[in-house]
Amino acid sequence: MRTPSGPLRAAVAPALLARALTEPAAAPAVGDSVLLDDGRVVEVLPRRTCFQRLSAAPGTSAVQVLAANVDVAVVVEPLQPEPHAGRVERLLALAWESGAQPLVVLTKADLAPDADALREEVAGWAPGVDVLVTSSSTGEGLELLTAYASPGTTLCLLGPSGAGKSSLVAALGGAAVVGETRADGKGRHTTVHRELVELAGGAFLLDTPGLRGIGVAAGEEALALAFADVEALAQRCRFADCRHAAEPGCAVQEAIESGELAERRLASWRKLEREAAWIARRQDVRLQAVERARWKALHKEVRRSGRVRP
Ligand SMILES: Nc1nc2c(ncn2[C@@H]2O[C@H](COP(=O)(O)OP(=O)(O)O)[C@@H](O)[C@H]2O)c(=O)[nH]1
Ligand SMILES: [Mg+2]
Ligand SMILES: [Zn+2]
Repeated sequence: MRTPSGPLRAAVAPALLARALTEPAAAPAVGDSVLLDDGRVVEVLPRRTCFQRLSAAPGTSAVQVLAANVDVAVVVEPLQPEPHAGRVERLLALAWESGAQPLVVLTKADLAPDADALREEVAGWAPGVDVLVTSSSTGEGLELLTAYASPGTTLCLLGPSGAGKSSLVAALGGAAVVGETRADGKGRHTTVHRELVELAGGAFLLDTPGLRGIGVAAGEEALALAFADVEALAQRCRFADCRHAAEPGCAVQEAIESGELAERRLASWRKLEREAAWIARRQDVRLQAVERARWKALHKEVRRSGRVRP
């Protein structure tokens, strides 16, 4: 980790490790600012923004933090092969959910003869979000990206493998690894390693191989931002509880008919909503299981101490 007196490898204090067993979000993640005592991490300072997913560890209900304090969430998508709408939309929902400012960076412009037309199309999937066209090979558009990398800012690259994330990092001149975290899972040792590089201008860049396939636990607010176009239309439907199917006066269906809104956009919005609802339900089930286990342990303890006769 990075300290005023240079890089440092620090272990997590036992008390914090113990807490992280039942509350994984308490464990330090890449991008965190932490409190050190005697060379050990004793506390994670409040996070400004946070990428998280449901913990994979069985028996836990809590979320696992993948990256903290990211300022700009960069959705990296290649222009060649063609940009993938569903993937961009999913990552944008995740970006909005994190609290960071989303940005779309299209890569490999040198391989795409129709980069501007593609940019227009992608912009339709990203309402309210800047979409940049870049090439790490020719350097095209990199200065646009640097404009987001002001000193002290942390950018996080989200995108599928092969999208050109590492090439972007290299093209922007990032090299030195300044961060690494180690997390203890339940009963086993997990090493979390994500690269945090510092750019010449004093910004930080986080390359995240693990973020691409994760479920979108985007809440209502994040989805409303990611699908601001659909949301705005829905405001104009005749019925407040319009489901945008066959209701009369549905502004969303009207927009689809007139070609103003792509039907795919509505389907994508619905899909992510269903997914978010499913994740929320699963989290509820997990919480209930944890609660039951707690009661069972308590009963056992009470019986053992002989205060209650079975
Ligand atoms: N032509 C071209 N190829 C690129 C560009 N950026 C990346 N690539 C190539 O795409 C492949 C995947 O790039 P990489 O940066 O490793 O992707 P990552 O998996 O997202 O980190 C590599 O073969 C790169 O050389 C670009 O701007 N232009
Ligand atoms: Mg890479
Ligand atoms: Zn409607």
